[in-house]
Amino acid sequence: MKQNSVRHRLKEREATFGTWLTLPDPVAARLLATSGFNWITVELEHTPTTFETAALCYAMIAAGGTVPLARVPINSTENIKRVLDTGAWGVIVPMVNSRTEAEAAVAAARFPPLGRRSVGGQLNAANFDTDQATYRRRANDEILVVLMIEHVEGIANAEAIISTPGVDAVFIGPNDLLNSMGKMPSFESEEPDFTQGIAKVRDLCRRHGVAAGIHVLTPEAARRRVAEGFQFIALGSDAGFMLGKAHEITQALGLETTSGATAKY
Ligand code: 3PY
Ligand code: MG
Repeated sequence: MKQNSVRHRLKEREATFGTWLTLPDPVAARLLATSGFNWITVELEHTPTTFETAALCYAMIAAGGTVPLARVPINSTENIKRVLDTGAWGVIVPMVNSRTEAEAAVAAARFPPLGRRSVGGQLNAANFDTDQATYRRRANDEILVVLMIEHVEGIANAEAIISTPGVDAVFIGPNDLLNSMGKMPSFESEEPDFTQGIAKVRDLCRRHGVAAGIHVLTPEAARRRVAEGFQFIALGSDAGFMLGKAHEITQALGLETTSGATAKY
């Protein structure tokens, strides 16, 4: 069975870098998997991507030698079960605000005795190049469980969430966190509640042996977050890279941008 290098590197306290696949396209997944990122997250929360398309993307990413992760639309047993059973090597669960929600996410992602994940599916074992029995035996050691703190409520309950057994990493969503503070969404802010909230999560993660993560837009921001102690760093997205470069070119040519889409993320 293949090993989940990202989970193992996080346990060794190393930093890992990934990006977001927002285009519902296995071809984009295969191409992005050649770019050198340690992991790629198939985004099901804010995109048209279906479970079926996502399954093709996990296969393409794994075939490209990169770790395929999935961000589910919402914290539910059904979502977590289906992305893992169709071949994701880990799950990113958005908007976890309490210990109860954290425990529910872990229970859905871990087989007994650590959780209540049910057995089934073929693509899960296939993507790890193994058989069902080996997958069932080893999955709890290879599947990466990442919970998102991205709301003031999650910041208030950070210790209860981070200390939940079975959690590998806690990932901050800066846009939703600012949104929950009544501020404009952004990847960076000097807002004291925001910077203190981020520092609180990072410090608690360190204390509880959990990797801290955050989404950024630039390599400079990624390096700064690593220097601060973050290990699970997401950089932009496929659509952001594409639009960013396209806008750079059209602007250099003096062309007018007609698209309403931003190059951000
Ligand atoms: C956010 O910034 O809210 C995110 O979810 C980033 O992934
Ligand atoms: Mg978010």
